[in-house]
Amino acid sequence: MTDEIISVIGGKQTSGTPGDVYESVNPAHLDEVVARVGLADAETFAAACRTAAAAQTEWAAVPAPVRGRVIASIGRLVEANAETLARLVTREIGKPYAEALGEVREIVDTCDFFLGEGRRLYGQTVPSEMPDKSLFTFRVPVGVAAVITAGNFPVAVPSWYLVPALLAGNAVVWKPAEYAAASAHALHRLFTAAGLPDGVLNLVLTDGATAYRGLETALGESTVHKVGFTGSTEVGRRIGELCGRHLQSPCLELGGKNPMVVMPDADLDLAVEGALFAGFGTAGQRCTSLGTVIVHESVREEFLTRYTRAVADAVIGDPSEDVLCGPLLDERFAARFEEYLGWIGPHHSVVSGPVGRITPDNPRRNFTGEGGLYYHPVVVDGVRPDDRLFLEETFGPIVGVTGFTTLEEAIGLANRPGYGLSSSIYTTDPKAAFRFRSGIGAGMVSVNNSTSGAEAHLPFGGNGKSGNGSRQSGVWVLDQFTRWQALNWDYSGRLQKAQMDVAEI
Ligand code: UN1
Repeated sequence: MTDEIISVIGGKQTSGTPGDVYESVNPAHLDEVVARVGLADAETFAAACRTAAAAQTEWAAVPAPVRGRVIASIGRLVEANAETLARLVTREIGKPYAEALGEVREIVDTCDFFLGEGRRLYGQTVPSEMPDKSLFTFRVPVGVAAVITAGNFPVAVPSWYLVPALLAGNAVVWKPAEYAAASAHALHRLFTAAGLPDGVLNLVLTDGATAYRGLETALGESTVHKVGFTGSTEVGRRIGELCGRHLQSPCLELGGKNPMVVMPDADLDLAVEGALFAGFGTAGQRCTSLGTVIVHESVREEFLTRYTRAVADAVIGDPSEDVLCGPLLDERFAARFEEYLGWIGPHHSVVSGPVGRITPDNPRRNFTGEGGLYYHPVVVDGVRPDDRLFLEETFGPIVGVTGFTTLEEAIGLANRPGYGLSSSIYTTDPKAAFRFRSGIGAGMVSVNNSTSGAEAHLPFGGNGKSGNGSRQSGVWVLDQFTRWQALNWDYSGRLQKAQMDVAEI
């Protein structure tokens, strides 16, 4: 059975432009349409922002601890429906079921964290330089947040925006990826069923270009006050420029070219396990996926031998089963991945076996899929610092390998692509680990663990081409969805002038 889904604005199903329909397809079974998605036009996006702006004042007036109770209900509802939601995520984007369930768990973790923040949304008391005067700070909601998210984490990553934004008293317009629209629609239903008033969380189903035009209108009308965007560096740059024109700084969570350094004293089996999960788990389609292994020359051969064996032994296939990874997200991502495969040059050495789509003519051992957008995992040895393969994000199952001799050289190589999201080092030497931490430009560093798998209460985000320094998760994200207001309260009964009437001692 195929669901028909449309946008939900102000609590009402809203069709936008009838007739413009996108089919969200199961990438493991391309003949299965998971949902027919009625796409909204740009005016509908702008109208959703107006609806959100109208609903926001009342929501902000709800005491924060009560908003926290709504977040608690969302967490309970998501938990009660975890398996159904995870199965839908698996069906719609081909994420292995265990990972999809983990992704749903991450929403519950996020709710667990923020429900208490409703009772903590602390401000400060600040000493005044004058007598009989008190200074305070308050966190106030920004207003309306427009949240535009990718489909590789169709429910967890959106929740990193939605939960803190709502808790802090904002209204939200959420535009998920079209190819993950059914998962988004299901999550939206759970959020609103938990007791959010109409208009506080609006779902707009449309494509990126249309949302951009709608956002342009909304920013011009001052009905959006913060943009949260997770997606490619290229689109993030355009959104950043648009927001900049309206004197806004968005929360940008963009691509990554995440390095893993393997030191000579590393536990090689552990490093191989980390490189397998980070490189090929989620079919390499995380922003935190591994880009390049930078391995010490003295262990390079041994690492490659064990890594290629692990890659060959891994099971790829039907994401409803216990597999390392399933198919790519959709046809567009598959086409782009084929372009990246074209970057493999004559000076590279593909050490993992066949390359390209897995088909009866290009088979793989340890494969349980049938049809679908499945690709061979690729390990390319000999990537060089000027190669596109070394410098650019290759969203998909491909990992480059290069060697180094000194830690300084490894850090230089790790920083070279100019992204700065995640990174990791495998070593038993704390000195090397700390030097790596201080030398690396990434927002996130792992020691003896993979580049992916961030926890929901640590600051998540990147620098350079990975973002504009904004951070999600934990208390840090509150700085995205609130602004500080200063209160200056004089009870001296006379005009005290700052800087001029400083108390004498
Ligand atoms: C992303 O790919 O957009 O750390 C986020 C991780 C996940 C989040 C990835 N928890 O890999």
